[in-house]
Amino acid sequence: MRKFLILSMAGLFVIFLFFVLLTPPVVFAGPITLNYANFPPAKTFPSVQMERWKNEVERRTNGKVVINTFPGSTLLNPKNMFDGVVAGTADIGCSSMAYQPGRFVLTNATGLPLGAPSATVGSLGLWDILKNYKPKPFAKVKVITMFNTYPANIIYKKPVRTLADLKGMELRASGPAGAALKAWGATPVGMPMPATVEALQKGIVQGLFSSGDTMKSLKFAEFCKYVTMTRRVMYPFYVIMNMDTWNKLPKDVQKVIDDLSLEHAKWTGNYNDMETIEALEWSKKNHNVEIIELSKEEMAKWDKLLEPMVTKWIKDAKAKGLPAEAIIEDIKALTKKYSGS
Ligand code: DTR
Repeated sequence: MRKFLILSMAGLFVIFLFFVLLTPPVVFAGPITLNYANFPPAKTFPSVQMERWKNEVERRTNGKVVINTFPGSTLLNPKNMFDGVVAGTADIGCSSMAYQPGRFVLTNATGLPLGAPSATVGSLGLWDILKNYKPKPFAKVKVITMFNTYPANIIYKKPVRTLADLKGMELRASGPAGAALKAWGATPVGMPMPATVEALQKGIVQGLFSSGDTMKSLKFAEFCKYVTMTRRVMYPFYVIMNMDTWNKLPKDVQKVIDDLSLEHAKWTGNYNDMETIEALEWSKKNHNVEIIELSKEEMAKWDKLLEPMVTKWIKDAKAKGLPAEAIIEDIKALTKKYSGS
């Protein structure tokens, strides 16, 4: 009897072991956590768009994905953003392509003076250019979205009403915006936005050439009492994801992210347009800032000086093997299409 009991216990144990070993381990399916790095402070538009994207993805995936956001260069800075995402330091990263003009030649063309009147139009055009030409620098990453800023304006400590006022002035600007300043006779000083706050405070630069939203979001209205509206060049931005991270995401999550790309590009462009217009009004009212509009005759002189910029871009881009003329024609056509003209 005892022997029988021992034998049946042993048998039960073997059966138990058999089931334990065959049953796949039950893994607790917690949310997928992604880290998103960004370079400017939380209140500025690139970080605002990051929060909006995070909220949309979390909502549309019903909490399956949780995104931790890192504004203010706490995880990666504007210049090591791209390589940091490729290396996996962050899963997602956002920066301006204008800060590295030689690296993002094709997409930076959308920042050239080709007539975009707003960030919305510029952002829609940029997304199409990305789809049409599949630029090489983005081959190893997943592009989440791209957008452009409101066309840049001269934000300065002194009034700029003519080209002569700009001669030799040192202003912070990068990429197409820097090239435009140079054409107008100013001296562009290249640095990303976060460094600009200190440079203005310390008097290293007397102003900047940027969209104008920062008059409020970075309080530049406290230092710069004049904004000359030029609206000719833009700062293109990318948002990218590490390719391994992307490949590991479930198909339904990938779909949510893909469905959001263009919609979010448009949302961000529109947000920056509205924010810039509001910030300029706010600066007038609260900081006595003068907004200077140039006359048509004066602006014609400025435009003339910008013409060689596009020719030079074509020459440089051709040397790099890009279908430069076609790209410029495409940007012009897309600008017209999205401007409704
Ligand atoms: N105009 C670009 C991009 C830009 C515009 N607003 C912000 C705010 C924070 C960071 C970058 C930007 C520039 O001047 O860098």
